[in-house]
Amino acid sequence: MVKPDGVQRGLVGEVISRFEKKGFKLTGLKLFQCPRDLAEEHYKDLKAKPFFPKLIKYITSGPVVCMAWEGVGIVASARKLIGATDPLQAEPGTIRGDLAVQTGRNVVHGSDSPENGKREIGKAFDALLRYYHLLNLSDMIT
Ligand code: RTP
Repeated sequence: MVKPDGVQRGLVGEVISRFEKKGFKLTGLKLFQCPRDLAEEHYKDLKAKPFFPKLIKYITSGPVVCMAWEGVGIVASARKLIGATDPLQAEPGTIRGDLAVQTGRNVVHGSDSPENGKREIGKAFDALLRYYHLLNLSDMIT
Protein backbone atom coordinates (compact mmCIF):
# COMPACT_ATOMS: atom_id res chain seq x y z
CA MET A 1 0.00 0.00 0.00
CA VAL A 2 1.25 3.46 -0.86
CA LYS A 3 0.51 5.56 2.22
CA PRO A 4 -0.98 9.09 2.10
CA ASP A 5 2.43 10.82 2.05
CA GLY A 6 3.52 8.70 -0.93
CA VAL A 7 0.31 9.47 -2.82
CA GLN A 8 0.51 13.17 -2.00
CA ARG A 9 4.17 13.33 -3.12
CA GLY A 10 3.39 11.66 -6.45
CA LEU A 11 5.37 8.49 -5.70
CA VAL A 12 2.76 5.92 -6.76
CA GLY A 13 4.35 5.39 -10.19
CA GLU A 14 7.81 5.10 -8.65
CA VAL A 15 6.66 2.42 -6.18
CA ILE A 16 4.82 0.44 -8.87
CA SER A 17 7.82 0.72 -11.18
CA ARG A 18 10.21 -0.75 -8.60
CA PHE A 19 7.98 -3.79 -8.08
CA GLU A 20 7.43 -4.24 -11.82
CA LYS A 21 11.15 -3.96 -12.58
CA LYS A 22 11.89 -6.62 -9.98
CA GLY A 23 9.60 -8.96 -11.94
CA PHE A 24 6.37 -8.99 -9.92
CA LYS A 25 2.90 -8.85 -11.41
CA LEU A 26 0.34 -6.22 -10.41
CA THR A 27 -3.02 -7.98 -10.05
CA GLY A 28 -5.07 -5.37 -8.16
CA LEU A 29 -5.00 -1.59 -7.69
CA LYS A 30 -7.34 0.76 -5.80
CA LEU A 31 -7.11 4.37 -4.73
CA PHE A 32 -9.28 4.96 -1.69
CA GLN A 33 -9.68 6.84 1.56
CA CYS A 34 -9.00 4.39 4.39
CA PRO A 35 -11.87 4.53 6.91
CA ARG A 36 -10.89 4.95 10.57
CA ASP A 37 -12.25 1.53 11.62
CA LEU A 38 -10.22 -0.24 8.93
CA ALA A 39 -7.07 1.69 9.89
CA GLU A 40 -7.53 0.74 13.55
CA GLU A 41 -8.12 -2.90 12.62
CA HIS A 42 -5.10 -2.94 10.30
CA TYR A 43 -2.77 -1.59 13.01
CA LYS A 44 -4.49 -3.28 16.00
CA ASP A 45 -1.21 -4.91 17.13
CA LEU A 46 0.22 -1.41 17.69
CA LYS A 47 -2.75 -0.13 19.71
CA ALA A 48 -0.73 0.13 22.95
CA LYS A 49 2.06 2.15 21.32
CA PRO A 50 2.27 5.86 22.15
CA PHE A 51 2.35 6.75 18.44
CA PHE A 52 -0.89 4.85 17.66
CA PRO A 53 -3.21 7.93 17.55
CA LYS A 54 -0.76 9.75 15.25
CA LEU A 55 -0.46 6.66 13.05
CA ILE A 56 -4.25 6.41 12.60
CA LYS A 57 -4.49 10.14 11.88
CA TYR A 58 -1.73 9.81 9.27
CA ILE A 59 -3.14 6.74 7.51
CA THR A 60 -6.62 8.30 7.30
CA SER A 61 -5.32 11.78 6.33
CA GLY A 62 -5.64 11.27 2.56
CA PRO A 63 -6.09 8.64 -0.11
CA VAL A 64 -3.94 5.51 -0.13
CA VAL A 65 -3.23 3.16 -3.03
CA CYS A 66 -3.81 -0.51 -2.23
CA MET A 67 -2.08 -2.98 -4.49
CA ALA A 68 -2.12 -6.73 -4.88
CA TRP A 69 1.16 -8.17 -6.17
CA GLU A 70 1.99 -11.70 -7.28
CA GLY A 71 5.30 -13.44 -7.80
CA VAL A 72 7.82 -15.93 -6.44
CA GLY A 73 8.83 -14.92 -2.91
CA ILE A 74 6.80 -11.72 -3.15
CA VAL A 75 6.30 -11.10 0.59
CA ALA A 76 9.95 -11.43 1.65
CA SER A 77 11.18 -9.66 -1.45
CA ALA A 78 8.73 -6.79 -1.00
CA ARG A 79 9.99 -6.27 2.55
CA LYS A 80 13.52 -5.96 1.12
CA LEU A 81 12.44 -3.60 -1.66
CA ILE A 82 10.61 -1.44 0.91
CA GLY A 83 13.40 -1.32 3.50
CA ALA A 84 13.51 -0.76 7.27
CA THR A 85 10.61 0.93 9.07
CA ASP A 86 12.77 3.95 9.94
CA PRO A 87 13.84 5.45 6.59
CA LEU A 88 17.09 6.71 8.13
CA GLN A 89 18.00 3.08 8.90
CA ALA A 90 16.77 1.77 5.54
CA GLU A 91 19.47 0.86 3.03
CA PRO A 92 20.01 3.08 -0.02
CA GLY A 93 18.33 1.36 -2.96
CA THR A 94 15.21 0.57 -0.95
CA ILE A 95 12.02 2.60 -1.33
CA ARG A 96 12.20 4.04 2.18
CA GLY A 97 15.99 4.41 2.03
CA ASP A 98 15.77 6.44 -1.17
CA LEU A 99 12.52 8.33 -0.74
CA ALA A 100 11.85 9.10 2.94
CA VAL A 101 13.39 10.43 6.16
CA GLN A 102 10.70 9.96 8.84
CA THR A 103 9.25 6.76 10.35
CA GLY A 104 5.89 8.51 10.54
CA ARG A 105 6.03 9.31 6.79
CA ASN A 106 7.58 6.17 5.36
CA VAL A 107 5.72 6.04 2.02
CA VAL A 108 4.64 2.40 1.90
CA HIS A 109 3.28 -0.56 3.82
CA GLY A 110 4.02 -4.17 2.95
CA SER A 111 2.33 -7.27 4.33
CA ASP A 112 4.56 -9.32 6.62
CA SER A 113 3.29 -12.79 5.66
CA PRO A 114 1.30 -14.39 2.81
CA GLU A 115 -1.61 -14.96 5.23
CA ASN A 116 -1.67 -11.30 6.30
CA GLY A 117 -1.29 -10.27 2.67
CA LYS A 118 -4.43 -12.20 1.70
CA ARG A 119 -6.31 -10.85 4.72
CA GLU A 120 -5.25 -7.24 4.10
CA ILE A 121 -6.07 -7.38 0.38
CA GLY A 122 -9.48 -8.84 1.26
CA LYS A 123 -10.18 -6.12 3.84
CA ALA A 124 -9.02 -3.21 1.70
CA PHE A 125 -10.84 -4.25 -1.45
CA ASP A 126 -13.94 -5.34 0.49
CA ALA A 127 -14.06 -1.97 2.31
CA LEU A 128 -14.15 -0.25 -1.05
CA LEU A 129 -17.03 -2.42 -2.22
CA ARG A 130 -18.95 -1.70 1.01
CA TYR A 131 -18.30 2.02 0.55
CA TYR A 132 -19.69 2.00 -3.00
CA HIS A 133 -22.61 -0.08 -1.78
CA LEU A 134 -23.42 2.57 0.85
CA LEU A 135 -23.46 5.18 -1.89
CA ASN A 136 -25.75 2.93 -3.98
CA LEU A 137 -23.10 2.89 -6.67
CA SER A 138 -22.46 -0.83 -6.48
CA ASP A 139 -23.90 -1.32 -9.96
CA MET A 140 -21.06 0.81 -11.33
CA ILE A 141 -18.43 -1.69 -10.27
CA THR A 142 -20.18 -4.99 -10.86
P1 RTP B 1 4.17 -1.19 7.88
O1 RTP B 1 3.32 -2.10 8.74
O2 RTP B 1 3.56 0.16 7.67
O3 RTP B 1 4.63 -1.86 6.62
O4 RTP B 1 5.49 -0.88 8.66
P2 RTP B 1 6.50 -1.85 9.36
O5 RTP B 1 6.03 -3.26 9.36
O6 RTP B 1 7.84 -1.57 8.75
O7 RTP B 1 6.49 -1.27 10.83
P3 RTP B 1 5.52 -1.50 12.07
O8 RTP B 1 6.39 -1.69 13.26
O9 RTP B 1 4.46 -2.52 11.77
O10 RTP B 1 4.84 -0.08 12.22
C1 RTP B 1 3.76 0.29 11.42
C2 RTP B 1 3.86 1.74 11.04
O11 RTP B 1 3.72 2.54 12.21
C3 RTP B 1 4.45 3.73 12.05
N1 RTP B 1 5.39 3.87 13.16
N2 RTP B 1 5.62 5.02 13.75
N3 RTP B 1 8.00 5.46 16.48
C4 RTP B 1 7.08 5.81 15.60
O12 RTP B 1 6.68 6.97 15.52
C5 RTP B 1 6.54 4.78 14.71
N4 RTP B 1 6.87 3.50 14.72
C6 RTP B 1 6.14 2.91 13.72
C7 RTP B 1 5.19 3.66 10.72
O13 RTP B 1 4.40 4.33 9.74
C8 RTP B 1 5.22 2.16 10.47
O14 RTP B 1 5.35 1.89 9.09
